[in-house]
Amino acid sequence: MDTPRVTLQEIQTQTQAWAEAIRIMIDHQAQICDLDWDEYKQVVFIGCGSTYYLSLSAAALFQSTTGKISRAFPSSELLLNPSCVYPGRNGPILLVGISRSGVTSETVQAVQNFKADQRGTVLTISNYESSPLARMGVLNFTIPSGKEQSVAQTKSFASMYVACTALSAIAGKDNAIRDSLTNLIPIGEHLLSSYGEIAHKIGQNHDLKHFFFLGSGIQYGLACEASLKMKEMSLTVSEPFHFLEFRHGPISMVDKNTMVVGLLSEEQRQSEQAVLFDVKKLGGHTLALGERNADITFDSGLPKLASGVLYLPVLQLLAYHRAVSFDLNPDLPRNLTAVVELEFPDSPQL
Ligand code: F1P
Repeated sequence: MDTPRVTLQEIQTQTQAWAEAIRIMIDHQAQICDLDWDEYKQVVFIGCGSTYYLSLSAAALFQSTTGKISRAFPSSELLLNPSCVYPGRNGPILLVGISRSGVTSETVQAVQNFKADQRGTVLTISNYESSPLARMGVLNFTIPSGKEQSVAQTKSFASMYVACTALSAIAGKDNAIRDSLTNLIPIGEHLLSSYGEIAHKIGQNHDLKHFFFLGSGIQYGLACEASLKMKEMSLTVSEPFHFLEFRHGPISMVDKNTMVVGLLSEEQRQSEQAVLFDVKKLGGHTLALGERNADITFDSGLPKLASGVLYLPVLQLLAYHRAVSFDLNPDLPRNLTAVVELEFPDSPQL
């Protein structure tokens, strides 16, 4: 029997935080639409760790729904290598700072510098309403029910991801996506109740020594996050790749002790599934997630840009069960604190 941990409870109750995220974003619809969208030359999403991976998916989503150039960076890159982020002074940028805690110093400092340099407009997304970051934007979206006791992000990440999905739908004036979001809640609950056993079984399989998570497009950031969960909670060697990149080197690693998890899309399913077939031919194990015809099926009928969060719950459970099966405490990953706070002298020494 697994020892119940707070992480498990947070994973299992996450759909309440998804619902709150949807409500909060819809409540702010008018203010979001009032932003001067034509003015921004590009949109930049930033965060650290999980929230950087969230930024990767959010930027892909935002660009797909709005057509605006959207990029993602780790917050520290805005401090250490601003010239790689900002392409000269060619117009205002919309910066979206994402952080569960709203305290992470790299993110807070990057937003501070952005404002001091008058580079454009700031929006923030976090789970703590009285945090420093949650006061720094022209609009600050906080989702309090995404707060967590665990160090590793699960429901917080999912809540902020849903907020980014709603932001993209509203900014892109895509009412089909916006109106479909509440349907995510029962589907998420169904995934948690139907596929916990598979996650448990794979999590307990100690013959699996290393994990890969494959995702392309919007799914790439989610694959990175799933891989990070595996590392943080279960101290397993785990890497994310874009699907077709896997054949360009990483496939050399495949053997009978390898698990390759595929976050399949509907549009590119054939090319993506072909990579999983190659893995199987080499004796590796695979687990496919997708809308239909997969080991974990969503059967959501939702627009593809709305359904990204559905990849998360079962993969979070997988990391949780693997941690517990190794007698590790998933609530308190080794060497990790919930927030990284650094001192910044004149020039950052990170
Ligand atoms: C970012 C973060 C987490 C990570 C760890 C350290 O925090 O890197 O992703 O799991 O807890 O901090 P935040 O800025 O999103 O609060």
